Amino acid sequence: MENQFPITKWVDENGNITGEDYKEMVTEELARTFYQHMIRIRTFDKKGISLQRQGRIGTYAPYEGQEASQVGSALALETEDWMFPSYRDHGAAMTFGHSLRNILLFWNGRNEGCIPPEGKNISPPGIPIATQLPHAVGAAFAEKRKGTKNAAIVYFGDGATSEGDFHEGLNMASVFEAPVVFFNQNNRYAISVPMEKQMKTKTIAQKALAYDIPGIRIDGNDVFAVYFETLKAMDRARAGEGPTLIEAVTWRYGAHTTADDPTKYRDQMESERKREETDPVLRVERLLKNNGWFDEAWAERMQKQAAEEVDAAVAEMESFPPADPADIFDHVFAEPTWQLQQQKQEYFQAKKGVPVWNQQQQ
Ligand SMILES: Cc1ncc(C[n+]2csc(CCOP(=O)(O)OP(=O)(O)O)c2C)c(N)n1
Ligand SMILES: [Mg+2]
Repeated sequence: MENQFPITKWVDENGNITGEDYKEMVTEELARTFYQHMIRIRTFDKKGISLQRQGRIGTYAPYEGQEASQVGSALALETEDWMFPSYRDHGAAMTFGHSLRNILLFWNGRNEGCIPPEGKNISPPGIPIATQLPHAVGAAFAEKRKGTKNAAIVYFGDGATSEGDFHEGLNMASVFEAPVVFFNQNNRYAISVPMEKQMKTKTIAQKALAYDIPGIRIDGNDVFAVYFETLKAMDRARAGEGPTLIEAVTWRYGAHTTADDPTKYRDQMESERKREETDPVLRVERLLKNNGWFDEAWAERMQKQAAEEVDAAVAEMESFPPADPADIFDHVFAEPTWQLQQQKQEYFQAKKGVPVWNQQQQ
């Protein structure tokens, strides 16, 4: 089955274009654009970890290693498309136009973090695994019913494909030919559980067969493959040809989140090797250098600009007051349910030192 789903690669690890057909499309301009975006989101990611370590944000889910998947796919969208990210996809969200300040506010527990900039259809990150898939299908189907050419993209991991919502999402999209692209980042782990322990299949792409939709497998560290293959899938969606499942094979270098220690379940030397051998940013740098397109001063300017932008967003985030725990209860539904009201009351009484089990007597 693996042979039926070969990995598409446009630019290899050494920065060489893999086929004659691709030569015209792999331009200096695109390479520079991708490089700039990947540097930008990597800079943000490093800052996210550092802020968490300093106690300046609550927790953080890093995506370092997955930049090509996130940048390439996000740049394939049109302004009015829909994006449904998971907790690891803020690199894609900021590439699509989300505010860096609000992304940081999200990780600091503030409600503003869920609000996208005016005119951008970006849903709050899906934390319960795979719940965002049916949402994306619904949004896409609504666009189809309205007769627009807008499509949706939804991000999820390898682990998410073991959830019911994954199958419900794909089935619904297939039946209704919803204009949606299922963008899977297969980083081989669901926290500590490796792919081979939670599925028999060797690929994620082959799961598309069950829903009679196209399933393709791409090198998720090759930003050109990601960009052009996502573009094709989005075009298919817009043309009324229905959904596509894309499996972008990639790797996260670091921990699942700042609450995780990956040395407990995998050899981190492998990550270090991948930094040298298959890194998505280095690959574009090598491509630029191989073609005489690399300019040291320009690259330094990109780095500096990214650092300044991220620092400014951090300062803005820190000008907000700390998160209010009441937000957790107040923003679930438009009208709170009695269970939520009760939980909220219990929480604040417990905070005052009144044990929850004594509250009936209060
Ligand atoms: C429904 C549900 N079950 C369990 C969890 C806890 N959890 C958070 S992330 C995660 C692993 C997800 O792995 P994957 O889909 O591969 O995405 P990745 O984190 O690798 O990007 C789990 C089990 C959750 N958030 N939601
Ligand atoms: Mg995973």
